Amino acid sequence: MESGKKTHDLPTSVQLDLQTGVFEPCAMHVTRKVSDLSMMFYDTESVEKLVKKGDPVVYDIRHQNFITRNSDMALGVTVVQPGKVGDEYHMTKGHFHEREDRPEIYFCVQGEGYLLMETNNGDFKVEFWRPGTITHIPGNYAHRVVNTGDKPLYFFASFNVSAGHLYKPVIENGFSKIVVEREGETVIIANPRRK
Ligand code: PAN
Ligand code: ZN
Repeated sequence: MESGKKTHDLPTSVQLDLQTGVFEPCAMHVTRKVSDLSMMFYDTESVEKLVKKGDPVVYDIRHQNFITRNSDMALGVTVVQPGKVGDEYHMTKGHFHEREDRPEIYFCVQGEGYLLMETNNGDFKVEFWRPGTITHIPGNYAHRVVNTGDKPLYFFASFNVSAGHLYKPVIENGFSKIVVEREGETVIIANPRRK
């Protein structure tokens, strides 16, 4: 997720629109649609149907790096749209950091859902998220955000660019649990892809 080689040795600000989660100036904006997460949702038939029906947006990410001569802080704001693929709620891809000594702070600004976290030894943790929930994610936990509400969920992230993003283990195995709607209830169940 490299962006912006320019150094920021002097203090720098961006301005966040608290309603929408859009901030400016912003060096990098990426939109992820259902097709970009085709390896993530367990119900591959529903993925195919949705992609044919217009490939809806699942989330937008805006990143800004603040590279100085001796530091590499970054901020990211992610807006996850409400919706489901089959019965599985919209979510971020999720990733490990390449470096275990690079943790991250996530701050839920709007919406509600869950933050799923898991180590490569299978230690699984989940936090219920509502506006104002701030979570410290240790550097060895993969992290994924799930929007279970009927409005956009957006969160602020602060991390070091040198953390690196490792998607492969999540693409191959998923998280051990997924968040779905069953009989009108939101439930966290074992990931059927792992059986
Ligand atoms: C976040 C994420 C962002 C998008 O900034 O990169 O929410 O999620 P995925 O990267 O899993 O698609 C972060 O955790 N940075 O380290
Ligand atoms: Zn991260």
